[in-house]
Amino acid sequence: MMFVDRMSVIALYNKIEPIICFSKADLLTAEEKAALAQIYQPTGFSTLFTSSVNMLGIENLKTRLHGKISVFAGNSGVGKSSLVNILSARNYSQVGEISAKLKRGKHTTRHVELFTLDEQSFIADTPGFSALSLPEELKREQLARFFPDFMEYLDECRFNTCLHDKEPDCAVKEALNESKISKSRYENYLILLQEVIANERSF
Ligand SMILES: Nc1nc2c(ncn2[C@@H]2O[C@H](COP(=O)(O)OP(=O)(O)OP(=O)(O)O)[C@@H](O)[C@H]2O)c(=O)[nH]1
Ligand SMILES: [Zn+2]
Repeated sequence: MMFVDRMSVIALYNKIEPIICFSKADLLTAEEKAALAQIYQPTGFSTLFTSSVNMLGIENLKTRLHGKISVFAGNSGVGKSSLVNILSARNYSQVGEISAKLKRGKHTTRHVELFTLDEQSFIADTPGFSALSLPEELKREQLARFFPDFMEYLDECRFNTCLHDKEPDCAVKEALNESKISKSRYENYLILLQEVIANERSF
């Protein structure tokens, strides 16, 4: 879920509301869905499961996108174009070409297209990407603020400069130990923290 955890930081930093859409849900068991939902439950992010094959969750997604301009972000091949195609009821010819192009290691979607969902709702399909960098201005002590599931613990750490890594009496780590924060969220936070620190050094 590294893509989601990175992307939600970038979205929140830019004051964009993240909605987590687990696509291809027809391939997931009920247990797998429950496990995914559980990881993100403490974040308060909206999560939904969709399938372009059996149409699960499509109406729900439509409702979530109504009255907004939305951007679909996700790794190449997760099914963004298929969703946009269904939602906008337009022919999106690139979808059919995906497998052949993937074999050659190329991305299918190379430019951003804006689709009309209804008169008040628009969706953009972004180019397929795997690496997206965090905002350059983001400082190490700010990162945790873009993890809403950490938020209520941040003021309770012993040190107000706590990075929630190796520091003693860290309320975030206590919350992790009590399973109030998901392990995968915390682990990805630490990875992103190292990235922020490395970025700071390069300026
Ligand atoms: N099982 C299943 N397969 C799907 C679903 N949606 C899309 N696919 C398949 O997944 C592949 C990729 O779908 P796309 O919609 O092109 O994915 P994308 O995210 O737009 O890919 P890029 O354009 O490379 O960014 C295609 O072979 C689709 O047929 C789904 O809901 N369930
Ligand atoms: Zn801490």
